[in-house]
Amino acid sequence: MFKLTQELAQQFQRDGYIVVPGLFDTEEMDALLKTAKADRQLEQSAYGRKDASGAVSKLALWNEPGDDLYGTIARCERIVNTMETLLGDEVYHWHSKMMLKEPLVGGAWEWHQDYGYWYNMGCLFPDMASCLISVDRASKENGCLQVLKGSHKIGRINHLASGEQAGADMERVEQAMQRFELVHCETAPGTGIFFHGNTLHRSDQNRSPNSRWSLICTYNTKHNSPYKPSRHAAYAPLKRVPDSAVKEWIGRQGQLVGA
Ligand SMILES: O=C(O)CCC(=O)C(=O)O
Repeated sequence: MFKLTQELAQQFQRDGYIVVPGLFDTEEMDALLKTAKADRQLEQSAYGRKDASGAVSKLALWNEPGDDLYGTIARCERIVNTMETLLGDEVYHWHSKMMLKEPLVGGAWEWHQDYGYWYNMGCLFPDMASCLISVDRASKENGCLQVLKGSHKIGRINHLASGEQAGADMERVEQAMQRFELVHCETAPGTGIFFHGNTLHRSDQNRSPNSRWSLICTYNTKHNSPYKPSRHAAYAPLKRVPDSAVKEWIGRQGQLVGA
């Protein structure tokens, strides 16, 4: 099971992200893929956000991590303990979302920092981070996550409307692009990408025949609970579960089917 090394923690501080292949194994990811693709409620709750050219990026988002597979993943130690080391405080669940980048039509996400959104929700500090878990294989062709390596050091950039999304001020992004390496995070299912709330990131439209779904679990630190009511949760202790809980959840479904 993945345990954060000091080297990886230093890499996160330096680069604003780390990539962890095999954060979830094949059995766990097959279960997530099967569960998510058969989940009609997920499909019905998904909504679209147009990118700058009008193509729609779909996502389903929730605040409360439940006992289902998504919530079990979001509460498991391999993510939560890692987040606490990376962010230097107790963390709680801010939200999770399934990004549904559909074949041929999936929209782009414009350059942004996540803290560009969360700043306006009453979070004083950028001490927040996400773990993107690849559900489908992600490649340049189907619009994988792109990051500007080290860009979290810039601090928060102003965000302006870009299509139906909030995009980072492009004057700043263009300067950042001259100074920081652009990395396309091409990943196999089960890979986790931990990235800081101020890391500049985006993804291209999906013109390929392959879908690119990913589950993104996001955490806020206890000291950074919003000072005003927001769309997302104020601090409440996260009910973390051992890493084995994911396989236990899968086992329970097998028993239900077999019963
Ligand atoms: O899934 C993607 O392509 C990008 C996601 C993203 O930008 C975000 O969740 O902030």
